[in-house]
Amino acid sequence: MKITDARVIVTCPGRNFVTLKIETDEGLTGIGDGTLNGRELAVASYLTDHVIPCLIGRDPHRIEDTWQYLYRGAYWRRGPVTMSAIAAVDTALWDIKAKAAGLPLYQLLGGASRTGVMVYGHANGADIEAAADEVAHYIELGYKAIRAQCGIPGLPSTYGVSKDKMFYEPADADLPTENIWSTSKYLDHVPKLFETLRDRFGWDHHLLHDAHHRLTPIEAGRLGKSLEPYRLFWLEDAVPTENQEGFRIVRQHTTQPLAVGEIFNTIWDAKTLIEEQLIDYIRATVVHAGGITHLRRIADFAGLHHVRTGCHGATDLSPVCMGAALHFDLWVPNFGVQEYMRHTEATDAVFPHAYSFAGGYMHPGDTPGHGVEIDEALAAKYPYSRAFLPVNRLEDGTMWNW
Ligand code: CS2
Ligand code: MG
Repeated sequence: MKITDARVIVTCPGRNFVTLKIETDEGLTGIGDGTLNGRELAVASYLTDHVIPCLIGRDPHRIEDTWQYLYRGAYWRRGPVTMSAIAAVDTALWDIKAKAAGLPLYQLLGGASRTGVMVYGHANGADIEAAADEVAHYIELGYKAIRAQCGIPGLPSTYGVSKDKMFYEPADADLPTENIWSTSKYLDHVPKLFETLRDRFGWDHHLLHDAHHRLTPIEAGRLGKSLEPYRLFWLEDAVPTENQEGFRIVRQHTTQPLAVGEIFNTIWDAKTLIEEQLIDYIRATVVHAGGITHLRRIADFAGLHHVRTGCHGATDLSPVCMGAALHFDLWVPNFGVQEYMRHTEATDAVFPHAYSFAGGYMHPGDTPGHGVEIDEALAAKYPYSRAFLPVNRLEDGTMWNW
């Protein structure tokens, strides 16, 4: 089989998505997600200008060789743009291989390790009561695991709190909006949210929280300790992870399970965190960590060190990534949880898919391939619309982490 053509489809059904479509001489096609929120056109260009010319004529079955070719051959290796582009190719090739075999992708990975994939949804509100009401809504929808975020008194906005309840799209403006942050106000308030949630809903649901890269290690140790009485499933992105060793300080102060990795793009970003067991869940996922081929390596390395998977699944990762991730989740032995921040109806119409949700679990479906397609005619009706992620400043104007 030979790759005869490939093209990048950029569409914006409410938010921008980058999809790579690969065609073969046997009529099989495969698609991969290359969406990088706020940097979509960088990946689109990397694919169109620097990857696709090298794909034409290659055997699509040679997934590993293609991955190594695009990684080692990049010279300027690693990074979110390069690895999202490689992920798009890798995912499309796995889609083709599974279609050629007439099997759902998870069967090629080793078959199902579980009957369903536990997912978590995003409950958020402007204050604790509003967030608690949203948790009640997600419990009614059947979720077993729910992330909770709320506004912080004294701050005009904060991460994870959206106007539109079921969908959270942080890339909200043509140029970056400026958010204001106060760690002290945040640290004082968050424990009250989870005290309220446990008082109101008891202990039958997993609760999660995302600190979104905003704390120092000792602040994360303080927050982790203050949340221990409420038994969170995980505290996510407590500290920026360039200095992986910083998590040693967090570990010294709290038994709070920790999750990081949605912004990781190779195993090297997590090597120390995993081998020193400084974290409990690795959040890397298909679209930003080099595709199925590399994500399997990360998961296997994590499995040697008691670390489980917790793949990122925000609305800014397309249904193509969600579909491929669910096949990965169904197979991976050291599975933890899958994030499932639902897409809008317009997005789901552009990306028809086989995956489904029921009773707090998802299943990728048994369609050959990863089970997600793109309606190109419909996609063409939604042209790209520039949107930046916000930036974040402390109350004195100091640039901080968004
Ligand atoms: C968040 C994301 O889902 C999460 O855990 O960290 O919403 C993240 O902010 C976005 O994916 C950034 O584009
Ligand atoms: Mg996060």
